[in-house]
Amino acid sequence: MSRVLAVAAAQMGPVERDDERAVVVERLLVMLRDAAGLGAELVVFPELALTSFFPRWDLDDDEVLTFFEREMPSPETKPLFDEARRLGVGFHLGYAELTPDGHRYNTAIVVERDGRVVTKYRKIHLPGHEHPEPWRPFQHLERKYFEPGPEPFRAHRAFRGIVGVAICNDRRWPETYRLLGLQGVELICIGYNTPVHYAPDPGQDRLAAFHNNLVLAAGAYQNATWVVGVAKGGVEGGVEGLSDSQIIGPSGEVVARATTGDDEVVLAACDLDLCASYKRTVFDFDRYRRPEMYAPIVSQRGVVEPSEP
Ligand code: CDT
Repeated sequence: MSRVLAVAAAQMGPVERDDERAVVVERLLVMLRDAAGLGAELVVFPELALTSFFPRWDLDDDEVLTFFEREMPSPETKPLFDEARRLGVGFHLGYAELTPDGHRYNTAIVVERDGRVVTKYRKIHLPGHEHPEPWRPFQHLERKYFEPGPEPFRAHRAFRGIVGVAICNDRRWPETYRLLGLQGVELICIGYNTPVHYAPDPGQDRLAAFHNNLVLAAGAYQNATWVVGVAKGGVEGGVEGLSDSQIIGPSGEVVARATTGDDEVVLAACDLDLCASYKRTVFDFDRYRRPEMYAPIVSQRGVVEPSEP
């Protein structure tokens, strides 16, 4: 059985505040069909793909709730599930989830080619701030609108390999990849919405694309896995979002990269067997890791500096 998986990164351009779900789903369907035409077996859509990145606004609760999905699929999103199944293509989709008991998560699902939901992941690392900060040109209120995901990173057998999910800010934390790496992950889907302007330290703005590639590539190489990073980019709600979606191999090399700031499909043939070359050699975890030396990583949260002499 070939383990060369054809994977499409389906980058999105902006979704505006009033864009209706049906219109957004139609855009996703266009990319799904394009990707299927190119032979894709898995199509990766970004974080919060169905709506604008609403944490940039301080909204009242009634409006916030309009951005959340109460069911998946819903009447508006079912055409995506139906078409994917008809085409025999799987997909990854990020969205804001409102659970029946009232919890709110930044969520992503992976759906197999037969329509089965393989996994639902709820974002663990929520960036930004809890309360509006009027000094900022725009807000980043993920910590107001979402609860952190209550379940750890989990890898699953799917798409002839082992697949995991992380969401946007998760990609900046090495623990994300390592926890999936320890489960033998071979392909990680990561959707993102990354404002280029970082108000707490604008000096970082010019490095947004560099840092994006840095963390995705390091996570791929150090854990011997494919990583598919997919943006919702372009100027959305007046805020420039990073695009630069990319598919990265276990060598850390970018093998496919988006070149626009709009809806764009890029495809790569991801040989999942390539992961083994790295997992059995330089990153043979069982042989070389020293977990007995890593205790502070799980017992300590912030920095503890050495005491003064
Ligand atoms: N969506 C998301 O997690 N975005 C963050 C923005 C930077 S922190 C305010 C990211 O890590 O890309």
